[in-house]
Amino acid sequence: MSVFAAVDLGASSGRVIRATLDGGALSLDEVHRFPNEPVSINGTLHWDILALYRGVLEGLRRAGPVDSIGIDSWAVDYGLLDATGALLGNPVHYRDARTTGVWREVAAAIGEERLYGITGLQQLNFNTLYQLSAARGTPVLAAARHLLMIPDLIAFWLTGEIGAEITNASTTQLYDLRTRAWSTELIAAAGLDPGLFPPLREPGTVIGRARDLDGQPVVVAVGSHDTASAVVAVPAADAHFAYISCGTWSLVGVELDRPVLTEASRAANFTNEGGVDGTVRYLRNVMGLWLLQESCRAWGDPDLPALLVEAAAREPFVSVVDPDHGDFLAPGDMPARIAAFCRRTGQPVPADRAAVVRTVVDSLALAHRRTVREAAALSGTRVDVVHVVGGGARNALLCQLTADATGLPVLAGPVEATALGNVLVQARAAGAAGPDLTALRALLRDTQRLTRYEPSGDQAAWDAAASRLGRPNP
Ligand code: ADP
Ligand code: LRH
Repeated sequence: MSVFAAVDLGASSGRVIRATLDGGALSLDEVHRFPNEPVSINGTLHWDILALYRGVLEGLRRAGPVDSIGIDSWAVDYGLLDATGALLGNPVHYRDARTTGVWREVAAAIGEERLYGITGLQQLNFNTLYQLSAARGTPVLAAARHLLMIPDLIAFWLTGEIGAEITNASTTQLYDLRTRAWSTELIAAAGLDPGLFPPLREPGTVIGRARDLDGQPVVVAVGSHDTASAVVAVPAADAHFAYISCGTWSLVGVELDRPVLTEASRAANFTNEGGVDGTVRYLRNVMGLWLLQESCRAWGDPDLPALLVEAAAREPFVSVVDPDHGDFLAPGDMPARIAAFCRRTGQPVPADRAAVVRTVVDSLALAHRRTVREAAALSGTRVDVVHVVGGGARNALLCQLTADATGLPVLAGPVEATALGNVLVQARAAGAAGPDLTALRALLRDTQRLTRYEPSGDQAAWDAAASRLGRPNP
């Protein structure tokens, strides 16, 4: 029997999961979950990185003896270390407003086509490149000697080893996906010190020993970008699938062998992020359940499943919003912003909480439809089924409406796909699973409970709702 610990830091919570693999039997036990609550200091939004690290240590202690540990988190954010290895300030949250407007300036100076040709990345105003550009000239950046992405920072604190795992490095917009190396060209063009960027490591390699934990278990690099780990754990039976990694964000796309770097792809703002085993995660970010999370926060966190049941009984498409609108990115009063969007676009303002929830879920289903169809068309992929993984797989209304909107069956689950992908890469490194993604996914299909949603409803009504949004929704 092998035992692994997955540290999975999501934007809404962190968790440590203990997984046991015994022959073909894989079971998960969530030993610790802790809130991830950002802190605003003098107008700058930070991650509370030490609270997260405390949660990680507590979880690893509760997990007890393990064969290895893997760490993943959200992408793009980083900590800066000085020459002695001390952390220079709290990592800034990607939702902080300091990058507003920066991307246009920087992308124009470097050249949007050039950026896309090298990195294949979508333009998000919080890409690491733009965060570092916003920080240019600050004393902290001047003192920095190492840049560590969040999972690499946690691994450094556990092991003392410095490095950059490639799936997460691929989200920085400073990584060359053609050579699978840091882009010295872009680092120079952005006026950054190339010495900041540590040696790259592949998923499956040993980082070092966790010195302060009993037994000093090894820390193994996994797909440290949470979405990379989630895609490993998409329980697909063949190549004809799309996935939605559905949590705070909906990451909607397909898995490819090679990137799509066409002008049409760039114009549609699709990204080519690095996946485990050299795969490409060809996808686009949809703002996701963030809209629901922030609404619930504004309402004092009412019971979500009850609210979803109420919303399911409401009339569909009364009002729809574009979830990717920039107004929805920052933390704040989400129901008020949704109301303002509806007012601006001449739609009824949702009258109560269930109506807001229905608007959000209808709108996300529409965004899922648009993005699945674009991903398939731009990459030439045949899609027969949509896999929904992550916390959103528990949202039956969203899963059913995604099936209805796309006209495709939805297979929902696993909910803890990210932790499972993290564990499977560790298990393979230990020789306990594998050898390839097909085999890892077969193990999931044999061991995880999935729910199937068949498409139903009226496609013409979805077409009509799609046409009400100001952007193309094929
Ligand atoms: P992240 O990794 O980004 O923190 P998760 O994958 O944990 O996100 O998903 C969190 C989301 O899952 C929540 O925002 C919520 O919308 C959804 N969710 C969690 N539990 C339930 C539930 N019981 N019913 C419906 N949705 C749920
Ligand atoms: C999801 C995620 C996503 C990134 C965003 C910053 O947690 O990693 O893939 O775009 O966070």
